[in-house]
Order: sequence, then structure tokens, then C-alpha cells
Amino acid sequence: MDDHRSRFLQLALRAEALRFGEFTLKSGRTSPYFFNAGRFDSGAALADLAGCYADAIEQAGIAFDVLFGPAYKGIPLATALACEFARRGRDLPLAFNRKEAKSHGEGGLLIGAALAGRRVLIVDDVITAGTAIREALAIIAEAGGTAAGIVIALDRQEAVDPAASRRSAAETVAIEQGLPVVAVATLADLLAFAGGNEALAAQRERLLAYRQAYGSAL
Ligand code: OMP
Repeated sequence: MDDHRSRFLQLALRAEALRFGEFTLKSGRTSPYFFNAGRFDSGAALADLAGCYADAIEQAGIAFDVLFGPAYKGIPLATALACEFARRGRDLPLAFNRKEAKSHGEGGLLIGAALAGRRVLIVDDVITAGTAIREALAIIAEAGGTAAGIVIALDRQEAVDPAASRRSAAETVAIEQGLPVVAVATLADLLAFAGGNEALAAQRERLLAYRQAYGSAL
């Protein structure tokens, strides 16, 4: 497994951003695990996480001009990533949105660098059904930007309608939009990681059963 993948999974477990139990997802599914990026709640934790994102992006070789963090969870992620790229010698423009338009002050829905005419990399937390990512793509198109790719911490590798197709939401977005969708880690990585970790053996069985029900064909 790539170093940034196992590093990320270790960080997520330590921060309790990755938890096991019974969780209801936005899609209504009951999941035996949940990734909460909000638990990366200190400067050091975010800096370490941003290092994992930056490694994944560099490995994928995506060409882009500006980072975009969709509200809310994407905002600190894209911001930490911009700081990480600056530390690596690349000062990138950064933008994000607010969920409710403001009619006073600077107004509008977008904050930060302009997206128009630029290749935009979306930085978000997790992809399940792809709804959040499609919303971000619409915001970029509306602002006159061109999406260059999507980077997320975790690809849950779920099929939207497993009875019809076992293609994952991330693959569907990638094909439909003709864009790279890069995950720091995937459910497959989590399963591999759990396979080598005695403390996670029981969780692994539940993850496998969940993947059997909802997962994409790997
Ligand atoms: P989709 O919009 O279905 O792709 O789901 C992504 C969103 O679901 C994330 O932006 C979160 O709001 C939420 N989510 C998590 O944060 N972590 C998970 O492990 C699973 C979900 C989810 O509800 O599917």
C-alpha cells in the first residue's frame, strides 16, 4: 500500500475521524463505519492530513490552477492543502463557497480566488453517492471555471444502485465528467489495512458484509 494511504488511515484512526459502529448515511444506508473529517481538529492534525492529500495529488499528476473547498468540510481541507503546497514551494490560489448567499459586503456565494477561466481542483472529504461532488461541479461551472479533478480523503466505493450496476459513484462521476477522481484511501485500502491489524479483525468482517451489499465491483 502507498505510504500516504496507510499514513492517512493511521491518522484517521488516531484522531477518531474513522469510527466503527452503526451510522446512518446521507443516502439512508446503515453503515458499520463512518469518516468524520471534522475530527481533524487541530493544526498539526490538519497539516498531517494535508500532506497525505498532497502526496496523492502529486502521484496522480493532475494539472490544475486553483484549489476549491466546498462548504463546509472542504474549506479547512482545501486551506490546509494550500498551505502544504506553499510549504512544498507552490503557492496556489484558493477559493471556497458559502452555503447561504450574502447580499451585503462583498456579497455572492464564492470567497477567495477567482475560478473563471481556471482549472479547478475540488478538495472534499468523502464520496458515497456523489451528490456533494456534483453540487461542487455545478458551482464551478456557474463561476466559469473548468473542473480539473476531484480529490477526497476517502472513497467509500459504493454503488448507487447495486441491483442495476456495481460501478462506484466515484467511477461514475469520473466517466460522466471525464475527470480524475483521486482518493487518498479507499474502502479497499481500509480492508487491506484492517487485515494486518488484529484490533480491527472484527470490524473487517462487518466491512466486508457491507461491501457485499453496497460496494462497487473491484
Ligand atoms: P455523497 O454526497 O453521497 O457522496 O456523500 C458525501 C457526504 O456524506 C460527505 O460530504 C458527508 O457529508 C457525508 N458522509 C461522511 O462525512 N462520512 C461518511 O463516511 C459517509 C457520509 C455519508 O453520509 O455518506
